[in-house]
Amino acid sequence: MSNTTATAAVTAADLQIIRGACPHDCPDTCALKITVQAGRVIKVAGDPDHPPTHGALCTKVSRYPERTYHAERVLTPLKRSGPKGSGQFVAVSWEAALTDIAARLGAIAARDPEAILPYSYAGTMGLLQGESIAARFFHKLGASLLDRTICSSAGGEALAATYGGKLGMHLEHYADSRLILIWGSNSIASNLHFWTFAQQAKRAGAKLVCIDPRRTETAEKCHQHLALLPGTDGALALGLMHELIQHGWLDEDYIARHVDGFEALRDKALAWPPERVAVVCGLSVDEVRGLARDYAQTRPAAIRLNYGVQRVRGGGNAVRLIALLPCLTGAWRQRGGGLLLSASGWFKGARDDAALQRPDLLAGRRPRTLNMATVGDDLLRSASAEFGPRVEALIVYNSNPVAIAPDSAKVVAGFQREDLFTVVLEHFLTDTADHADYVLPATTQLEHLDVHTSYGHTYVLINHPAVAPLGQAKPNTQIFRELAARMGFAEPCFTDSDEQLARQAVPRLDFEQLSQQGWVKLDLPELPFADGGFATPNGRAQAEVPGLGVPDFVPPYESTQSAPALAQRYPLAMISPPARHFLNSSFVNVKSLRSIEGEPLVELHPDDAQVRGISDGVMVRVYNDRGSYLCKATVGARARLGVVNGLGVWWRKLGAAGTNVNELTSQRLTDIGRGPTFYDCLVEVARA
Ligand SMILES: Nc1nc2c(c(=O)[nH]1)N[C@H]1C(S)=C(S)[C@@H](COP(=O)(O)OP(=O)(O)OC[C@H]3O[C@@H](n4cnc5c(=O)[nH]c(N)nc54)[C@H](O)[C@@H]3O)O[C@H]1N2
Ligand SMILES: Nc1nc2c(c(=O)[nH]1)N[C@H]1C(S)=C(S)[C@@H](COP(=O)(O)OP(=O)(O)OC[C@H]3O[C@@H](n4cnc5c(=O)[nH]c(N)nc54)[C@H](O)[C@@H]3O)O[C@H]1N2
Ligand SMILES: [Mo]
Repeated sequence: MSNTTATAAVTAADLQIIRGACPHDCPDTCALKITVQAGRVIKVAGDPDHPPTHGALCTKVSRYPERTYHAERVLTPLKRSGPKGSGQFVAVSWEAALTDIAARLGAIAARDPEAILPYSYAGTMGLLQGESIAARFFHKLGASLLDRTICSSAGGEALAATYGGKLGMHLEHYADSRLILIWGSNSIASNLHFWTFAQQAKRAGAKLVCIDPRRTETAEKCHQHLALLPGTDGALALGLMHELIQHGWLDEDYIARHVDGFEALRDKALAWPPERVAVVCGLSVDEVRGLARDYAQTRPAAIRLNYGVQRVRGGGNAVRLIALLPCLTGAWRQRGGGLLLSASGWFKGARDDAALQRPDLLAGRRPRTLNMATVGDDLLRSASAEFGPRVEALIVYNSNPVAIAPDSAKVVAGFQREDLFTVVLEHFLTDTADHADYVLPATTQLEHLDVHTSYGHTYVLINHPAVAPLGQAKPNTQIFRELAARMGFAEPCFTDSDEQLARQAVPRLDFEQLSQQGWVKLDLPELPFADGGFATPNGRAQAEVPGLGVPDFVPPYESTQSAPALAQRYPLAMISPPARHFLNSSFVNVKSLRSIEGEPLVELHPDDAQVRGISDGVMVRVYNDRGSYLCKATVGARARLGVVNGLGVWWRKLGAAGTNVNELTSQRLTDIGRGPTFYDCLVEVARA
């Protein structure tokens, strides 16, 4: 090589490998090996030694450097210079921004701290950059509390009601299953590292069945695809129980010893013969019968349930019913049998959320709680005795509510209020940041320390900063530390460093081991419920729960069967599952990924398209009483008859008419857990 400096730059001695963790809201929480050269990350790879990651990353996260070094990263504090929502800003100093924000919050708090609302979710799943100093800050302030329901609270609460916690099978055990029901999950897109184990099982002869209204890339690769109507999973589960009971396929011994409330459940299930189930679910009677037979007669039988099932009115009841299936067949007895929806409850003993979040700083105050799924309505509400004060200030971090919350027209109207003071901590000028009074530049995972647990496996991971913060970006923790100082919060917990926080987060782990190895496996029983031992007070799975009763099928708010009058005008059920190359609304602005996804689209069944004169590739208007969304039609086999798939979640400003699919979704909540009902949504589609 002629250029000697270039030669020097590529010697191995200059390459550093840093141990990291993927921060994204995904069950896989991969262990990363980050290659740094001359102070810049040049590569992000999966750790080959971490069993769930096994050296593989998804397409999105292997592009993480492209996201971090994106030309449009926000790298200085920004102050609004145009009308609300215009996205017009001028750069200001940290000093000026923090001083003004502290003064504005201080003035509101002096009147009523509950007029201040934090809004955050899992933009990063890190325990530090998520709810640590931020939670302390809002607790000390006495701000409104946020009910973080946007993703999983219906299924999570339902699962916990049944098993006593968000607990389930070990990820690795799916390799040993002989039957896997992939229920409400597009694993190849959104749980890739589970799919690897399912593939192992498949190669060893297991049967894979996908239960999903959409013919996803996962459904295509399973032996069988049951394309049921959205929101009807509870009926299908009852139908399976009906068959288990009628054919004597129950594990009576397991039920007698480890299940409470089975008698009442039996009565419910007997009302659901396959003929009734088939009509409600839009399946054939043989499909229902065959699934029951396979589930009863194949050992070990596993269910990979995912959150796709619970974004409908009856989502909580459906999860309770499905979670009871392995308790009725005794599938838990065997390695490779059981169910996994979420593993996050296994970390209860390892992590100390109270130490991180310090709810004691509320000092006896009990602020109101607002639901993040109804932010559209809540921002527009006036003060009242029932509601409390009008929301006057909103601090958003790790979330993009203008794009991802349901019923966007209301959300946007709320964010456009001139009298609302909005601060957004972000990497990019998202749809939400465009509505801010201040945007504060946050670091990405390559630039800060964090500790991670997972909801899809049972390892704790550390993320070491690989490079110094870009520009003037600061970690969320540091931004809240500096705000706390300016608010005069004197408690020593507001000066804890990130390393101190990391140790507080997982107090019982060997921190040095975690730090060096990058990850540590929890010490858990191999077969958690082989002999009962559920996390409920009496150790038994609960079919009947005080306050919730016995689970039953709860029909959707909006479907042709449950709302025939509405269906006259809006006859198509719309679901809006994630696009494979985006992570909710993250990565939509990464060009290489956006070009794979192409543009916002809605998938239609050929018959539904034909009667509307819609051909493949034309622009269409998808609409209902809540709003209208312009996108491209894709006509083909991914959509089942009567259901359209509006893949999410595009940035509004990158869509054809400045809207996205959440223009159509409603703010109605699930039966359990107060969750959103994104997939419970009737629409009509017409040529634009
Ligand atoms: N690539 C990618 N990965 C992701 C995400 C992403 O946006 N992109 N999102 C992440 C997040 S936040 C989460 S919560 C997780 C888990 O996210 P999940 O919600 O499990 O996401 P999916 O795997 O897409 O599963 C949803 C599937 O459920 C189907 N579905 C919709 N309605 C119904 C129904 O009523 N019944 C049944 N049986 N199926 C239904 C959809 O067609 C879709 O295929 O994925 C994470 N992983
Ligand atoms: N129609 C429809 N809507 C949906 C869904 C659907 O399936 N259909 N899925 C729902 C689900 S499951 C979920 S979980 C929600 C997700 O909604 P959100 O939790 O809002 O997730 P994202 O859209 O990924 O936005 C996260 C934002 O956090 C920012 N961020 C990431 N890391 C950091 C950090 O360290 N610091 C700061 N300050 N910011 C950071 C990112 O830049 C990104 O803009 O969306 C929901 N919305
Ligand atoms: Mo989610």
